[in-house]
Amino acid sequence: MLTALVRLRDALQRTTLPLELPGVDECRVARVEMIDQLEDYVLPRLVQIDAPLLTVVGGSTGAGKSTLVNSLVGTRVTAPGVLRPTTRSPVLVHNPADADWFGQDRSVLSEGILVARHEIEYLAPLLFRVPPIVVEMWATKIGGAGFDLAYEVRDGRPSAEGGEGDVVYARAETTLVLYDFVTSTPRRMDDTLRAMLRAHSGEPVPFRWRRR
Ligand SMILES: Nc1nc2c(ncn2[C@@H]2O[C@H](COP(=O)(O)OP(=O)(O)OP(=O)(O)O)[C@@H](O)[C@H]2O)c(=O)[nH]1
Ligand SMILES: [Mg+2]
Repeated sequence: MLTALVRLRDALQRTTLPLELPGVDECRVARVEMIDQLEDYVLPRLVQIDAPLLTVVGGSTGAGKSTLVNSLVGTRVTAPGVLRPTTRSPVLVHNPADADWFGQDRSVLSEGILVARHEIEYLAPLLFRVPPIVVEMWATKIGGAGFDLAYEVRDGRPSAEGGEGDVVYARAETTLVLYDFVTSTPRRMDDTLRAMLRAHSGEPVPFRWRRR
């Protein structure tokens, strides 16, 4: 199913709907929505089908979030209060049996990944600012025991909203090698990671100064 959905996502990506026919606008919107749903929800969930559901309880201070969570869990896991705000840092509540999924030990690095190469081009100055920037990432090469990851750092805000339009501040690429720290040898990529990378693969990085 994962392979079929990755193919569906690829097919949607290739379908550009260039002809101005009646109803084409809705089709274009639906196409983007389907790609987003597949990339953001369906494929990540399928890649880690056993992962517990993570629910975020959000809302303004004093809305009663802590009170509600305590009621649902049936015990006091987070302190409610009359002072605003009461909960001053995010509280993660999980079943002790799911500690492996949520615990402190969980890190990409513990699964063994080494940076073998990194290349970056700084293209425009990025000064301190409050609005967030966009960092787009995609896979450019998928090998037997590693992959290349590309990054593009962009403004992300249209000029109409006070942004600088499509300014690209930097482009970069990293070669990552899957590594087994116990045996000190490279390890082979499993099908799950391969499928996830394929779902996020794209064009080579358009570096201006390519090494000779
Ligand atoms: N009357 C009434 N009071 C409530 C209800 N739920 C919560 N409260 C009270 O509202 C106050 C704020 O509740 P909290 O659960 O601390 O609110 P919170 O959303 O966690 O707030 P922050 O942690 O500041 O973001 C407390 O004094 C609660 O006792 C409710 O359903 N009815
Ligand atoms: Mg609270």
